[in-house]
Amino acid sequence: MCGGDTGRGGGGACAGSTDLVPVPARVTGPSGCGFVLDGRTGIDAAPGTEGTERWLRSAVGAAFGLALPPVPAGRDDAVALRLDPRLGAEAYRLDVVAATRSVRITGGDPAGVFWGAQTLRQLLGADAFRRAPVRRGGRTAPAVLTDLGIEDRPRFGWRGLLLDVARHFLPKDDVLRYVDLLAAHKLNVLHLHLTDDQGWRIEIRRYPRLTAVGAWRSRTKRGHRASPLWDDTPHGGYYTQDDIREIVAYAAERHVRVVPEIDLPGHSQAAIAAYPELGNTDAVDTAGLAVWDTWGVSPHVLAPTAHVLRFYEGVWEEVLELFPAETSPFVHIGGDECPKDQWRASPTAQARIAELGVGDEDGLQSWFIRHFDRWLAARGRRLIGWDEILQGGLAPGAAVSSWRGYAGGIAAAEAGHDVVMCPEQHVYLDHRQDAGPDEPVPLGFVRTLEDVYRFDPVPPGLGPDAAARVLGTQANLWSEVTENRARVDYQLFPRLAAFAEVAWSTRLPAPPARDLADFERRMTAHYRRLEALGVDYRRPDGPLPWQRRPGLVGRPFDPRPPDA
Ligand code: TNX
Repeated sequence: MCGGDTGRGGGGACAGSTDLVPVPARVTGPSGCGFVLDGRTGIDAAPGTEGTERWLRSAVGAAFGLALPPVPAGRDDAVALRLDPRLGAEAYRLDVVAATRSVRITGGDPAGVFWGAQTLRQLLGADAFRRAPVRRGGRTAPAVLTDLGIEDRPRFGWRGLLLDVARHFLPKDDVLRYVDLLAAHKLNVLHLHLTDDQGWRIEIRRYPRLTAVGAWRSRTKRGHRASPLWDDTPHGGYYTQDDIREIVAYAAERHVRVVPEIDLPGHSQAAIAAYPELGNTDAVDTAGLAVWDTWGVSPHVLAPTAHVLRFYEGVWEEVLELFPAETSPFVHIGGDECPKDQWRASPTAQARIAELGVGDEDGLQSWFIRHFDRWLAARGRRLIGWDEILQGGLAPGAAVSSWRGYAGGIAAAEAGHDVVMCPEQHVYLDHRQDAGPDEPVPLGFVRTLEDVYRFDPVPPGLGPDAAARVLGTQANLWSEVTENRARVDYQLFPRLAAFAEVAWSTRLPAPPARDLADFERRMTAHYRRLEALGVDYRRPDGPLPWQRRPGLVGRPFDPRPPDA
């Protein structure tokens, strides 16, 4: 992208690179190499920028062993943090000024200041991503390019990642680490899939069995469901309410919003195992039901009864208290893959269809979602659900996560609903990233780093009004075959870096014209950052020996073209 002294980092050398990911909107300069963060450098933080001041000290200060003390306004040798609402939401301007040995970051809002600080960390070289200084002779912090100006702002306001902590639980510390990794890539939404057939992961005080029973399973299918292998180690875990408060606060400090998902009325076997009366007891015997130990879509769905509605209102009352409206305006109600067989067989469900006059089982699903749309709206929240919530008519205020391709999102946007584009054909990061035989537990579509880089959240042909309804985009990582952090890292990276650029950068042209070579060149610097962060990313030439899973059956298929 831009020239300048590109001497390599390390020791006192110049970090000297504007190889930033995601690529900023505009870079001017630099004129040379020379600005150094050192013992003289302080932080001059204007009111409203204190969060970024704290973060700079704890992240960048720790990396270089520098105190970065508060200093008065106008002093040289400072990182100055400022607000200027004229720049707009999440936008920032960053200037490195050689004459005063200073950096000035001006954000359109506190989030913008924070994204600017993330850019500064990238400018400081890979060692800025470590937790303690690496002394290689000389000073710890390398010099960076000077008389450099960066102007930047996001393309979309919703730049998300879904972590499925239901199929395989992720310990709290791992979740906090992924919040940091999102922030490092200027991603700002963490969608936590907290409940599913295979586990319930959030403490609900009034229903203790949801976690006492629903948070663990006795064994787990290894590989795809066609695999004959089992892991007989019991699996489980859940977040206490204080764990959740901690995650939400940690994310908020980093301008990441957390979207909790409580999936209903399908994907509910763990809840029914905990409280059998939530199931269709007149059609099936739910008394001996256990949390599911294999993969797929369970037939056990919630019964369409007043009791179930009250029960889930009780769940949501606690969830809303844990995820405050300021940081979680949207909450996710699932609504995906709800098999209708039990409702067809249940006299209670059939009577409900007749009584409500909703016609059929799709109407019943729609009734469920509409109930919670109204209930959440009355409490100042917006409902978002998977695109199946379009079946039987979409509730008036609902937003849609479009996962089965673009079609659901297009239909919803054209009907005036907000949409988050996350089509499985493009951004399901549980799917394999290479067609080769060494990919661990290969699933579904082959979506390489390049494929993700060429994804466009706004499909061609969408009119301007409908396009304005696209709030943004989200990558989803379902965890059937990612049993721990190392496996999650492998599936996420480096593709999440490409995704972040797609979601953030206003500078990318339409997909065919995207400059993959430039992205790959910048990724050379970015791989060093990921290594300093300890990310188990997939190397460009394939998995390292311990990243393979020989003998585990996957489910490679590619039935639909990418734009289906
Ligand atoms: C579909 S995306 C699902 C998930 C699976 C995923 C596997 C969605 C709303 N439902 O339950 O884990 O495919 O890729």
